[in-house]
Amino acid sequence: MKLSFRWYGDDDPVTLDKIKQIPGMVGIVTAIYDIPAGEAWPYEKIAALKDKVEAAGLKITAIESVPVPEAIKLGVEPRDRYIENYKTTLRNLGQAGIEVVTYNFMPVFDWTRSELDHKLADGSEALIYREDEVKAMNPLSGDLDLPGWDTSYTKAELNDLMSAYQEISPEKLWDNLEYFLKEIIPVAEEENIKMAIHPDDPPWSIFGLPRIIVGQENLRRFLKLVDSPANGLALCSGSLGVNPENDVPAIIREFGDRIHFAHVRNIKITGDKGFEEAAHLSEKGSLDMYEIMKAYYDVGFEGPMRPDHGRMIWGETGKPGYGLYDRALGATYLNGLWEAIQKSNR
Ligand code: DNO
Repeated sequence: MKLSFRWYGDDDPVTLDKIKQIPGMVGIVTAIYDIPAGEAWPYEKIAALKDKVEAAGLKITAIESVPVPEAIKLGVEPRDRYIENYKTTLRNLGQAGIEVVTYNFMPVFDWTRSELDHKLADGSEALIYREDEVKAMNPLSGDLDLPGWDTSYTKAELNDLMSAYQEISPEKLWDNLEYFLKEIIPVAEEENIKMAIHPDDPPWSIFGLPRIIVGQENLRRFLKLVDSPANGLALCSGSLGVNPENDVPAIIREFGDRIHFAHVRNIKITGDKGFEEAAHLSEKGSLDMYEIMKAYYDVGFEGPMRPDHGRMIWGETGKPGYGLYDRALGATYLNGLWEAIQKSNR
């Protein structure tokens, strides 16, 4: 595996030189943040980003994400123009030598939590999710501040978007996903890019919106939509793992070489559709991180792997889930597990 870290670009207080000091760190996972979803990424901007990362002694191991605009998910105009732009972006990324591209197919909202700074017993702060609290939230009231929230929507736009999705059943969303994949996967193949869909987080419907990338059976269906090695997964243990029916090590073993990117983090299930983001250490949450890492080892995983969200510890402030300290501890823990598994398999 290639140990990697997410970096949010020049505005990220967690700078490349800090990331470089984490033992064993080789990769950066990043994106171009100032181009609206749907528009093509110019080659020059990609090349400049790549140069910056390489000048810090690191390498871009995955792009996370090239966002899929809502018109593609809804299957409405200007879907085809956006798909052409997406293909241009993939061609430009391919030309720059990028090997893995992440995206998701969650309607309107990316990852969603009910609280971003919940105090845990040890004094650290974590992101948590409680279904009753999310149910009580009104996305249209405009006063929510969630990490996956696209604040660029006006209230009226959000209203229109939410009502457009009233027409979109889960089956319709599958159709729109298939349409998109059939267009872009051949381009990814030509460019030697592995596309990696991120599972829905949490893996169930929120605010009445359909969500389909939620568990083992649906992942199987997804991979068959276009049965190509270029059509793969960004397997996120923390997203899938909050549903106790999702056996993460079994999922890794089943999809093996179709997993192109690994997000490895722990969560603690606190009730039905309720969870806290825990420290990476197995005993702090509900997932067995050793079994997860062992499954990656056994399937011969060689792609980028990143510690995922961290708690806020030692007084750090910053982007919820994306501070330096706890993610660095997570990286070190993953390294430790990996070394032990490697050595015990000699
Ligand atoms: C959250 C992330 C997601 C992910 C996107 C991929 O921390 O894992 O926001 O980047 O869903 O498109």
